[in-house]
Amino acid sequence: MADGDDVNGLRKVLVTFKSCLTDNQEVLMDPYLEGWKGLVRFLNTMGAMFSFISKDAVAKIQIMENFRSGEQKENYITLQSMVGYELSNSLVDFTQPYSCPTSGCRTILRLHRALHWLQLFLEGLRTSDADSRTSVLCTDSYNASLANYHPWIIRKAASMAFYTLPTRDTFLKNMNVGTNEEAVAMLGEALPHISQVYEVTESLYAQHKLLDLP
Ligand code: 1PZ
Repeated sequence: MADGDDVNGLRKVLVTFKSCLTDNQEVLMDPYLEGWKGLVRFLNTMGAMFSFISKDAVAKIQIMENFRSGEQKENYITLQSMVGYELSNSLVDFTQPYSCPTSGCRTILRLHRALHWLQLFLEGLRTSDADSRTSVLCTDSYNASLANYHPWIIRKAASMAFYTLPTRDTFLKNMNVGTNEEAVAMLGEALPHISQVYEVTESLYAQHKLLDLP
């Protein structure tokens, strides 16, 4: 299969996150959203149990794409410019959600937290034994990250979906990266880029006290 046809291949998706970071450590919005769209495409191959998750991710990507095509698009070129613009124009709700229109800052924060889950999960997958259970890896990484921000009902629905995940072997094959060994090697190369994007975003949000936005 030609590389361009490989719509579900995870290598290209993960490499997209590499292109997010500029030389002066800013995070470019467009490749960030492109990376997310690729993750959603991959998630959609996991079956209907995951559609409530991908719908939420799609809705958040859409919010950000609207900013990127709207009147203020220049202010949303990087996460740094978005934070500067929204804060200096009082566009961010710090206490009550939805008292002003949904901000880019709170929307990206949700994706950012999910990126932490992804990092933990893929790292778990990469370093686990051949007979490890993906549902266990997924539950552990979810409980260590995103679950802390989700109400009971979502945690319940998520953990039910995790039970339907394919085996580690099938999961690695579904990544369309070649043999399992090649898929694991690709994760080893790609994950540092994801964690770099995660760390830069985390310190940006920490610096502006945005990590708890409702
Ligand atoms: C391959 C296995 C996939 C497992 C995915 C693990 C993530 C479980 C997330 C469950 C989220 C369920 C639906 C919506 C939740 C929203 O309430 C929250 C908070 O948003 P708010 O309500 O404040 O607007 N949304 C999120 O936390 C963002 C979740 C995005 C998840 C994207 C997962 C991408 C997976 C890629 C897999 C390769």
